[in-house]
Amino acid sequence: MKGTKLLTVALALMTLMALKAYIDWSAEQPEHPPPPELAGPTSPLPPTEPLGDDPADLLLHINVSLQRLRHSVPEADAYWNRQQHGLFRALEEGPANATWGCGDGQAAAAEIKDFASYPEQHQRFVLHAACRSFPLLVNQPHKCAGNRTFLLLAIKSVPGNFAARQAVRETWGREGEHGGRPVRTLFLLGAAHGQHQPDLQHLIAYESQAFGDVLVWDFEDTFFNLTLKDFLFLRWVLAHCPDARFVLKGDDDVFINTPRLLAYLGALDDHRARMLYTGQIMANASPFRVAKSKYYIPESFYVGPYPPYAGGGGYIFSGRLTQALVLMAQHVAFYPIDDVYTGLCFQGLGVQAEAHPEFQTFDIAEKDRDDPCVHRQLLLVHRRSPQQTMRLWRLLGDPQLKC
Ligand SMILES: *[C@@H]1O[C@H](CO)[C@@H](O)[C@H](O)[C@H]1NC(C)=O
Ligand SMILES: *[C@@H]1O[C@H](CO)[C@@H](O)[C@H](O)[C@H]1NC(C)=O
Ligand SMILES: *[C@@H]1O[C@H](CO)[C@@H](O)[C@H](O)[C@H]1NC(C)=O
Ligand SMILES: CC(=O)N[C@H]1CO[C@H](CO)[C@@H](O)[C@@H]1O
Repeated sequence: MKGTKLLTVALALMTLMALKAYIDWSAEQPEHPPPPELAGPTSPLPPTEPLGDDPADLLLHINVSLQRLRHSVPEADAYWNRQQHGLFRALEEGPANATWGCGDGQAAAAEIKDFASYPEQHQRFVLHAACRSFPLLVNQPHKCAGNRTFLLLAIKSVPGNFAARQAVRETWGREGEHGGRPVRTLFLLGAAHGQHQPDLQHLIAYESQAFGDVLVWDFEDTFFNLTLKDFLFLRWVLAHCPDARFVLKGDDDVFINTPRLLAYLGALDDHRARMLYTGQIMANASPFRVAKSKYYIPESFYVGPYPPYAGGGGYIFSGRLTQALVLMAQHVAFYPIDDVYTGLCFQGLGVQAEAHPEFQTFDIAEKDRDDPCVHRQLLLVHRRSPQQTMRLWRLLGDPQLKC
């Protein structure tokens, strides 16, 4: 037993060393040197801790990162807080301890005294939150073949949203080399069949053949499974698109001004391009306690503030942070609200959420919603119907457009 444990710790150390080597290596690969006149203002970012090659240093580094997170999670009696502090304590024994399996859902439920009063989706979350392995039913393993992906658009959709996906394909999500910058698009889906829904598997299989841009995992595609979807997607990026320069996670009902976005990303200086986590930032947020809210979190589940996080309607991060994110997620219990969870992981990594005023995930003034001139000055707005998206895109691309 002792020997096995030592071996696991050694393996974990080697993974961390590989990760560090990878980060250092990719840090030395500037791709598009930014034209100086376009470079945005550099915001102060915490300097990365100097890392030696000594494995003990590396262990300390992930430890330091998790200690930072540990201080921001209150030690309260709520279920998630207790579970997370258990994970922090487990880390003291070495990072290999965090393993996840589905087995103990009922035990988890038994730890919550008012579990019976939880809404159904909260109950299901607690029962299944430790399940992190689900097979891919539809994959696109060659999505990122060829030139290095500059921007990977990863769009959260659900099987039935065919029209929304088609509008994205025909407009801002069109794949290709845009000004020498390869853009690739993926739609992230859960299972297209299930007990309480029509069987859409054949339609999705057809869609995948026709467009080659859907990923389907075998889990129920519900709101509270979005953290799971995000986690599985990050692992997919590591396996199939590890050199993507930027990743945008967004909803299928956002409108993105892709040319403006590419210009913005292309103009970032190298340091910011490597440490990016930006969108509309929620600072000082805390859980909703109204039981009817989509975002309701019972007090017996979580107590404390939320970390600063980018609204899940659409945000961007540097692809090279993916591996560190997956490693961090290994030590952070799933949280029902996916963008809050992502914020927690970035907080643990010490990567600051950077506010960008041109991300409008709560939409803009009513009078401006159909105005292409307003959209020309924005990067992302939520939410637009497929028809609005088609119309806005056509107007934006019209050379006759006068603003
Ligand atoms: C991580 O930090 C905690 C608290 O400072 C400490 O007790 C523990 O030994 C550290 N673990 C490792 C592996 O360094
Ligand atoms: C790769 O990039 C080059 C230069 O931009 C371009 O000419 C070529 O068509 C691209 N290849 C593919 C497969 O997109
Ligand atoms: C997430 O998906 C799993 C697997 O399909 C399912 O058992 C679970 O109930 C889902 N969780 C929620 C909260 O919907
Ligand atoms: C998070 C985790 O898996 N923690 C475990 C670490 O190992 C101890 C002892 O084997 C368990 O009791 C913890 O549950």
